Formats: sequence, C-alpha cells, structure tokens
Amino acid sequence: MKISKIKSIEVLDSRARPTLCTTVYLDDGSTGQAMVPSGASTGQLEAYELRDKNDQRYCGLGVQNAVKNSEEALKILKGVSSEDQLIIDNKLIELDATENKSKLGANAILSVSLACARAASNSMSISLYEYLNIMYKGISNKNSTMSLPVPMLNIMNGGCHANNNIDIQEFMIIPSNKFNFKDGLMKSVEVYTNLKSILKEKGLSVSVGDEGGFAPNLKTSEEVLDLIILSIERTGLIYLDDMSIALDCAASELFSKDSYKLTGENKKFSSDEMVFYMQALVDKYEIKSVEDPFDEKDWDAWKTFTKNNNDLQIVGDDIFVTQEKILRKGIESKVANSILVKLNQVGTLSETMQAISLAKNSGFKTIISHRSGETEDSFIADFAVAVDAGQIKTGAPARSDRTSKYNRLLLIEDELYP
Ligand code: 2PG
Ligand code: MG
Repeated sequence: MKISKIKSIEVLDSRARPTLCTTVYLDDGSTGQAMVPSGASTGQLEAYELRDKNDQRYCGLGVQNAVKNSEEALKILKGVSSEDQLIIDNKLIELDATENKSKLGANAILSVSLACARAASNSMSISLYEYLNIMYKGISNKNSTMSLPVPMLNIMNGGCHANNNIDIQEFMIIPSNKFNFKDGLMKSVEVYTNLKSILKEKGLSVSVGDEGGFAPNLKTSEEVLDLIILSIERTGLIYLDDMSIALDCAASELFSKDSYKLTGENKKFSSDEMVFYMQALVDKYEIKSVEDPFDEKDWDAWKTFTKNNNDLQIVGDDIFVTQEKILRKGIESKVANSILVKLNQVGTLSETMQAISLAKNSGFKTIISHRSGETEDSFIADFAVAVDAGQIKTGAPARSDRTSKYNRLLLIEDELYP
C-alpha cells in the first residue's frame, strides 16, 4: 500500500530527553508509528543522532530539526509502497547522502524506516514479527524461522548508566535455555527481587540506574558478582545450570590516553594488563558472555582475547556499531564471535537486517539490544523474534521502558505457542 503522509512530533525518552515519534500514513487509511531510542555509551562510528543544540529548548537536546527532516522525506517516499522496505531505506540513504546520516539525522531516518514497516504490517493485518520475518527472509535470502529470544537482564548498573563507582556498565543474568521465555523471565524476576532484599539487608541503596538495574555504591566488580550469585542461590537456582551471568564492560568509556582507568577499583591498566584482568574475572566467575571488554580501537586486545576464549561469547557493540562493513572486517580479523544489534547505530531497518544476515552466515551469534535511553516502543521484541536472533538484552525487568519489551515477548510467545 502506498505512503501518503508522514507526521512526526517530539516525545520524551526514559531519560527525559526528547526523541521522535513518527507516524506513516498509507492510502488505505492504515498507519504505523515508531519512536527511536538513544544511547549514552555510544560508539564513535555510530550513525549520527541529530540534536538541535538550541540551548533555549530542552537544554540543547531538542530534535525539532530531525522532526522536520523526517516529514520532508515524504517528497521522496510519497506513492512508494510501504512493503518495499529496501527501496524506502535506500531512498532515505540517498536523500541524506552522507557517510554517517548526519544531514537528516539517523534518528529522523530510523523513525521513518520503522514506522513504514509497522504501517505495512498493519495494512496487511499481520503481526509486526510476522511481517518482519517475511522481510528478513527476503533480505537474507534464507528460509529463516522465528523464535523467542533468551533474555539478558541487566540487574546491576554501573559505568555511565549510574551515579555510582562501579566501573563495568552492565551485570546481566541469563536464564538457561531449558526454560521457555515465560519461565525464564519469571526466574529472572525472582533473582531481581531477591537481589533487592539482599541489598536492603546490607544497607545498600536499591535505587536504580538508567536501565532499571540496581545501582548501589559498590567499588569492585567482584563485590557485585558475589551479590548476584548470592541472589541466584537464594532463589533456589543453581548458578550456571539455571542462571548465568553476562557483562557489558563498555570499555571504550574506561579508555583514555592508551590506558584503562577503573576508578571504582582504583586501578589503571595497559592494554595487555586489561586482557589479563578480563581473563581472570571471566575465569573466576565462569562468565558466559562479555560485551565490549576492550576499547573499540584496541583491536589487538580483542584478537588475543578472542583467540584465548573459544567457549566464551564475546560480543562486539561499540566496535561494530551494527555496520556490515565494520563487522566484515571484524570477522576477517577474528575479533569477537557475536554482535550486539542496535537499529539506531546504523539507522535503517534493512541495513540492520543485512548486518544480522552477515553475522549469521559467518557463525556469529546475534543479540538484539535496546539503548539506555528508551521509550515504550517495543519494536525490538518483534524484531528479535522475526530474525531468529536467539538473544535480546533489554534491561532489568523493571520500568515500563524495559518491561514493554518483555511484555510484548510474553504476548508473542502466547500467540506462537498458546
Ligand atoms: C550498551 C547500551 C545498551 P547505550 O552499551 O550496550 O545497554 O548502552 O545505549 O548507553 O549505548
Ligand atoms: Mg554495550
């Protein structure tokens, strides 16, 4: 069905920053709406997020120009079929005509790209995940199935997502894949709830960070990991058999002038020392998955660590920024073995699917991810199911910006496996 109108407004994300909400209208009266998220620990090569920089509004963070640009995209999209996602995305890329989508803004482009997909699924009266699965099959040229992802729940927040001294940004729990989605989520919620009680008993703060995980003032990663394992055991679960731990170190945030500064732990490491530190931490706690253990430019550390850890999931986020070209280089250089997938790092739906397809064809695992600044839009839940991603990370099981994704997955599971 043909696109007839695009309308956007500024709405708020979970950190009180403005973002776009775009509605695409079709000739048959169907509409599709999308809101875009926003990161804090961003990779340098991410697609450009356009902000107004007008200090008179929203402390300079307004997105009125991006709103205008998204609506102006109608001049190239009017009359185009909403089902032609590749054509839509390529037209947006052409109109922008910059390397990093800095003219229109990746936030403007993504809101249109996603709203078109929603409009198409509404017009066809099929679920978004079903529609996206059809699209993914076309883009990947494979008969991809659908599946519920295993969740990675960020229950302790540090780094630039919290106002505490914890150096590592995210401490996540992963329920065993022997559980279905609903039961895995329930077990994870029980661990989260027991962790809250343990923190209270110890007189530690139970206020939360940007992604809904607790953010007490602890100094070392080991203290955090001990508390998480204690809460897994108090839940009556067996560590590793029932529930594992994943980390997102967001190490680019720790790196400056050739060294890693762990302020909470009061340590300063060279690249080699950081490899050693990460290895010791991962071995001691039998960590299952580590994201961004090193700076996005410290490829030698990534290579050594990948070579030494065949059984560990090593996830590239800031290093790959969901861009096919960089991922290809990473695969060739044997850097990491998994990719974190964020739609707004690249800026269109079809480019994101192309990166996923390359990852899968190369034996890389894929994890669909939220951003630390989120909205109630649950697009990534449908997306993770549609591309058979296998895993999703979308924060703690708390705060509506995070639970909207988990709740949507519960609904999808109920639809697919009643
Ligand atoms: C990350 C993300 C999401 P941000 O580093 O993986 O958890 O954080 O959106 O701030 O980049
Ligand atoms: Mg990350």
